[in-house]
Amino acid sequence: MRILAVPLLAAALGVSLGAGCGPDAPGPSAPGGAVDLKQVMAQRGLTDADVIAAAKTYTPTGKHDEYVILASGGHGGNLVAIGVPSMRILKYVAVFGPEPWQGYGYGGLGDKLLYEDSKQGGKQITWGDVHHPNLSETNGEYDGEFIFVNDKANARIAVVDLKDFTTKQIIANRLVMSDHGGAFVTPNTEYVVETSQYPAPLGGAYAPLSEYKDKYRGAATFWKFDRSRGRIDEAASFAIELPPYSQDLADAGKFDSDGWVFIGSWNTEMSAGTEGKDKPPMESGASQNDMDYLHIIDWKKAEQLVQAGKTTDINGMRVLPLATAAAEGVLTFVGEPKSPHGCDVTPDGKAIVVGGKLDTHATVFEFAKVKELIAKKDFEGRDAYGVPILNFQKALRGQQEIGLGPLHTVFDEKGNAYTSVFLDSTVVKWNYNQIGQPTEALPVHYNIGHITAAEGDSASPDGRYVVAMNKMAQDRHLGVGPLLPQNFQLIDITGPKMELIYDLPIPLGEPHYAQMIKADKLKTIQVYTPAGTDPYTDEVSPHAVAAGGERIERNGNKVDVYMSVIRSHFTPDTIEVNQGDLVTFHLTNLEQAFDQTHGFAVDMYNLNVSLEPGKYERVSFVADRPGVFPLYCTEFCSALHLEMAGYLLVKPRA
Ligand code: K7E
Ligand code: CUA
Repeated sequence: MRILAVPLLAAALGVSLGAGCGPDAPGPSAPGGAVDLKQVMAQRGLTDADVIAAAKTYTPTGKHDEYVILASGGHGGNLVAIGVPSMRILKYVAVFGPEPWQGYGYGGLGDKLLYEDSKQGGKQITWGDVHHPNLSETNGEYDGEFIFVNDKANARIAVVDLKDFTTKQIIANRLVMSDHGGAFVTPNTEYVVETSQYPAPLGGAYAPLSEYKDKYRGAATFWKFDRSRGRIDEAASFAIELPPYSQDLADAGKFDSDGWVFIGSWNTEMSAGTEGKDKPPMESGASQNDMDYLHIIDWKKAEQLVQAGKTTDINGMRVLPLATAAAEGVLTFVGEPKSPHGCDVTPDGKAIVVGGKLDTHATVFEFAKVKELIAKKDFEGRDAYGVPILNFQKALRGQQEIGLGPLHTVFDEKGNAYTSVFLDSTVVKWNYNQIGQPTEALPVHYNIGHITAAEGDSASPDGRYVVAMNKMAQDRHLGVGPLLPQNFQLIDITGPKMELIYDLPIPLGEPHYAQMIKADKLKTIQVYTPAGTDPYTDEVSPHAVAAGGERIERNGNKVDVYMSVIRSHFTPDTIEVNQGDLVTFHLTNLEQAFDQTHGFAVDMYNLNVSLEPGKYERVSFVADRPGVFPLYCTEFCSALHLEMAGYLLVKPRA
């Protein structure tokens, strides 16, 4: 029922049509007159279908969305929270790069994560390439507590706490030089899985490309998540050494396939590009074989072998050697066709769907068959590293004809799969229990990469909505120069046919993946309680102050300023130090009122933190530049916000 007669539509929308609104009636020229839907439609050139789409997404002021998308910000290094169905952007969450509004990277507590914990090989890295945010799960369901993100460029994983939408931990992987198959979680978030992408000698060693087959490796790292602390426990984590096949997307099994992880790969040719010689470039070198290998990992068995001490130590990480993994049944392969991409376990855990960048099918493996073949050691052969290989046909449920370049697949509650098709620029709907049935293709704009569905990776997807995450926007939005935003398109999947209802330009890096969670599962806090809470320890900081406890302590050239912050003053507001002093501001926002955020900036010193109600922050710096530096509150917090200011006076050395 796409086209409604206007009066009927107006009635359906509860809008009264004014008199004299025939098809040729002129549009209203002055706003604020009687609402006349038909005139507005004529004036704006909207069809009935447009108005229905608008009504499906429009969310009046004060009304909240039903779902929240948490999307990767790509090489923006952050995370984007978006309400659905309105597609309003709620927040950018700083993860791998500095972000001034959140006071992340400008002298505050978050600097430790950003500038110290996330160093790789001693190098400070202040950007990341976020690909696959994954929500924490309990029994295969999103629980709304945490989200994990990977940094493809620098092999790091971050933990974002969804109670305050703040990055709480960054872990640098000391084994691999890039990652891609991350961050995927097992059904009870026992582990956060991170697999490497471009092979390199493990641990950051040097080896020439001529030693690629012998020395270059991939790895799957299983980061142990300690839910009670809300942090990854590095010491309890382990990795599995993998052949140098450019591991790709991954997913964890659930139900029948719980205890298993599946990882795609795309370079069994082991192409390292031209190698500066006359070898083919990687794009063709890595596209010679008809099949690459889906990696099938029994992580519970791997866990036992790790506990039995069958590991070697590389940079402090316990690594299960490839030969052991191959011999002990931890690692098994099955062929996957034509430059595989995407690796998605169905909600019932019974099948694994993979795409192929140069294929026209979605390939569906039957986990029961995979498991039986492995149990019977029914192998077709072994690869050069001794890893057993299953027969493709024997492991297959079937192959669904999809279109050119199927990538990623998400699911609804009715057994439908929705596959993103890059080359065709479509979303294709099909049924993973009825392979071979007719499909439905919806054009999207353009070159869709990932796709996300409401609760779509959980054990019980909601249906309702799918979002196409398109790599290219081209003509969809106003021009902003040659660098265009990406284009997210919201699709209503409740009806018999998919319906495109909203376009959202995403103006930052290239978002790869996203997950969509029911909004009421997110239990965010409004204030940090009690006042003085350090968001990184969830405890009141020993350096927080209550009203009356403010003071300045001097110890040689160390100056500690214990400052309270409340509408509309800093106490103390005048701080006099000597050039060269090591100054620490301990800032306590004493407010417990919702949305009473202050900021604290010291001019000319590159210092800026955010002080949400009840938060403790700490800013340390060397007062190396003499002079007079205003300090002020950066959030318009009250009528006398401009007056919320003071001075840092740095006396020159005699
Ligand atoms: Cu962009 Cu998941 Cu990194 Cu496919 S990957 S699109
Ligand atoms: Cu506090 Cu403005």
